[in-house]
Amino acid sequence: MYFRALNRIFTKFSFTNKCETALYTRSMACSRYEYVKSYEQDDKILPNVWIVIRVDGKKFHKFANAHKFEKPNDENALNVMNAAGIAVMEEFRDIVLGYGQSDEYSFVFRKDTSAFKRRAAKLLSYVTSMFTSSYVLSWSQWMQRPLSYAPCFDGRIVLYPSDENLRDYLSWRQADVHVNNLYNTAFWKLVLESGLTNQQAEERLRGTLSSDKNELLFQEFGINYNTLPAMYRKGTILLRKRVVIGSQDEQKGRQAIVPIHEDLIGNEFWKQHTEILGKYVPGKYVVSSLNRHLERQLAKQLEKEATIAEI
Ligand code: DGT
Ligand code: MG
Ligand code: MG
Repeated sequence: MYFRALNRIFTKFSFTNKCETALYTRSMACSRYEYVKSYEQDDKILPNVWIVIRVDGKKFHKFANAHKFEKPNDENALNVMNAAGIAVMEEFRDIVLGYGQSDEYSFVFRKDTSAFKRRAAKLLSYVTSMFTSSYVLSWSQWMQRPLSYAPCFDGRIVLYPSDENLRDYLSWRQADVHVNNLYNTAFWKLVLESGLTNQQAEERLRGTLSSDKNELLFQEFGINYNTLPAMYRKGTILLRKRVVIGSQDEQKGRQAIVPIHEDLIGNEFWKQHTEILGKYVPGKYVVSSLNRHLERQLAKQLEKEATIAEI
């Protein structure tokens, strides 16, 4: 009791002093309520750690059904996700890599970023809301039907102290897309083409290994899983690159955020894109032929010359 009274006097006293000083130095509004600001917690992230922010769609099984997404992969819907990911990386220059699959996107900030003074809540809420608003803005560029309700995304921050931890995190997400996509591809073939009910397809696949599902796809549907679009099998990696198109003079390459669909679990990826873990200088990306999706994702960025020059 006695302690609480003392504490109240102390809080009031220090507040009065602070407020009076503020009144002399700048014309800020002070009120007796201002002490509540001291209740806000410091959420500054530790120095020298990889900051990963992952956003994930809320109840996207329902959202995908409501908007008639193709099963198991809707190319255009995945491109809306990629366009939103690109928009986030255009806004937050300290993100060195984005990785998207299904209804989720992960963003990796440079270890030494000082963006928003490394304040966790600011970083997380800006990235999540930027991703969501960009998803909505990009929708009509890829989808035929209109949005029937507002999508929303959750967001989380995870910190990884070592390069190995970061690589394992990204490998985990890419292994996840492989397992899910192989299962879903076989499942929907059985349902949509062989006429099995969902339950029958589930029973048919229960306990099967990857090799069994590969064999089933090949024997029953003539599908070589490894030839399906890489975006479905590997997800999408977004990297900042100096883009050189065709035989264009290399010096004329302009920086853009490029979607690629490579294996990132093996060492080859990290040898090829050394800028991610090393001192960050965007690598070169030579596009020999623009496929229609890459062209659309890049064209929008390359149009915005002024923005790109600043990256
Ligand atoms: P959550 O995240 O707990 O709120 O719940 P969901 O339903 O978002 O579950 P999650 O995130 O584990 O799984 C993603 C769902 O999104 C999954 O049910 C399939 C759906 N989805 C994502 N991309 C596609 C697509 O391209 N086509 C179809 N048909 N569905 C997709
Ligand atoms: Mg989800
Ligand atoms: Mg998900």
